[in-house]
Amino acid sequence: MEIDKELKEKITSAKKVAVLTGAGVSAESGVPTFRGADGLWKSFRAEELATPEAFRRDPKLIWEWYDWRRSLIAPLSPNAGHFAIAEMEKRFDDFLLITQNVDGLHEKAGSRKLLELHGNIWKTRCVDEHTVRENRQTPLKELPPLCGCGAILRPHIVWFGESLEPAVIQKAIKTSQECDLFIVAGTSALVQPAASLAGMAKEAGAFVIEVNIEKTPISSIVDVSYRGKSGEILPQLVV
Ligand code: BV8
Repeated sequence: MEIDKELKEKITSAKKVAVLTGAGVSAESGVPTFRGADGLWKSFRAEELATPEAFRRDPKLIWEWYDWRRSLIAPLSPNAGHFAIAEMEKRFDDFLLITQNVDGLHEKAGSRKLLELHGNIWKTRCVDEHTVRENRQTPLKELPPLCGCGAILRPHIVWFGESLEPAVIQKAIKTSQECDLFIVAGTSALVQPAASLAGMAKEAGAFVIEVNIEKTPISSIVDVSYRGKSGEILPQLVV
């Protein structure tokens, strides 16, 4: 894929850069996507497991699913796409990475200016005290894990039907509307409100680049939609 001179100019002249990622950016590291052919554990659809109702009904089953995902993700490494985004953070003074991913691979690749829209699979939250703690134990010794106060812990993750943290989504929207370059990679652009960020950036005048192996609902509204693997294309956008 050739990055033409005009696009290089667009990228190097950008003053405020935002990047939005989805599960596709972690696919080349071996993390299963949600809606891809590999799917996720058992025949359940993620939308049926990742809900507060499912957790209330059967916290042990939901923790089995997360414990399995944590054990799968723990040994995996970031790929060239993650490292390219971490490099972009160094190139632009005004930069923010907004991710839907909960796997922690962006941080492992060195990204620090990072907004996790949907939480983090390596954090737990007490259902009573709401205290958030890091927990990297794989496998977990007890399912569901318990807080010192005796209440059960839940994954510190935003489930379907739950609102994102207001401060987090407000910062993501503000950044999308103020940036002049918006790169969206590896997302099916189906899950709201993340799926609206690229359109907000475009409407506010940003130059929007999409990177995906398939066409998505936002492919028709972006300025350039590259069809290919994020691990191969994102490094070429670090000019
Ligand atoms: C909320 C945590 C207010 C779980 C996740 C408005 C309209 C319609 C629906 C709604 C709406 N507002 C709210 C909703 C409901 C819902 C929603 O959007 N449902 C969808 C399914 C229609 N949204 C919510 O509930 C959100 N809350 O809005 O609160 C509210 C409250 C109550 C009632 C209404 C509103 C909360 C959403 C957060 C859900 N939690 N994850 C967990 O991870 O365990 S979302 C989940 O999907 C993951 O976080 C994931 O990141 C996210 C998005 O998926 P993708 O990242 O895009 O991954 P996917 O597999 O889909 O696609 C991968 C892509 O990569 C593909 O395009 C593929 O082609 C590409 N790819 C693959 N390999 C590569 C690649 N690309 C490049 N290179 C490769 N190598």
